[in-house]
Amino acid sequence: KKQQPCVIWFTGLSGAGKSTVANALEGELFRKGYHSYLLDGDNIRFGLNKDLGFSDTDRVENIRRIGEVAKLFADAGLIVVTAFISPFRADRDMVRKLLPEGEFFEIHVHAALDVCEGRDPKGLYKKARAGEIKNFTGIDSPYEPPVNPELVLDTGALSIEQSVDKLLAFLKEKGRI
Ligand code: GGZ
Repeated sequence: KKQQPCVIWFTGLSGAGKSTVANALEGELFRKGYHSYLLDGDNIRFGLNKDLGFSDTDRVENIRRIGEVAKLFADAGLIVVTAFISPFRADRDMVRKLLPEGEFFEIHVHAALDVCEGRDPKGLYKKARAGEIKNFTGIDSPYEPPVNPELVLDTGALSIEQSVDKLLAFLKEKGRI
């Protein structure tokens, strides 16, 4: 099966479910025989971007590099899935402009801050509240929600499977799969 290249750009707070949904989507695309690649903290922040932290300038550079890498993978014909907070609107818009028209899909993986904080899978919110982590998104660093995202996934209401189904239907509708 042949996919049409594109970048599925997840954005949202820590704990909103970006990595979980992105992994499930990538797995499902693979199972269906499409070629895709997932960019996330595990393969980017520990490799290419290991020199970057969480200051505003480092986050801007983080997203800029990820945008360029996503563009290369899309050039190679893949469906690229990215899972980063990407808190700044201007940076997401910059990546959109980097890509051919209609190949960038901004997906807001949405859960309210108190829901994310309640999940706190890595205990990071607790540390941020205690002042042990500085510049934590949603606590003492801003998150700018998308204005016109292609899709919003409310992970407080949807199961992982439901979110993946929505994404697959969306990709079909857009002629990418
Ligand atoms: C936000 C932080 C921070 C700070 C460490 N603020 O939930 P996680 O743990 O697994 O995912 C978060 C990840 C965010 O990295 P991104 O590359 O997605 O961020 S950005 O797009 O803003 O550049 C979180 C962990 O790193 N983490 N410190 N201060 N998240």
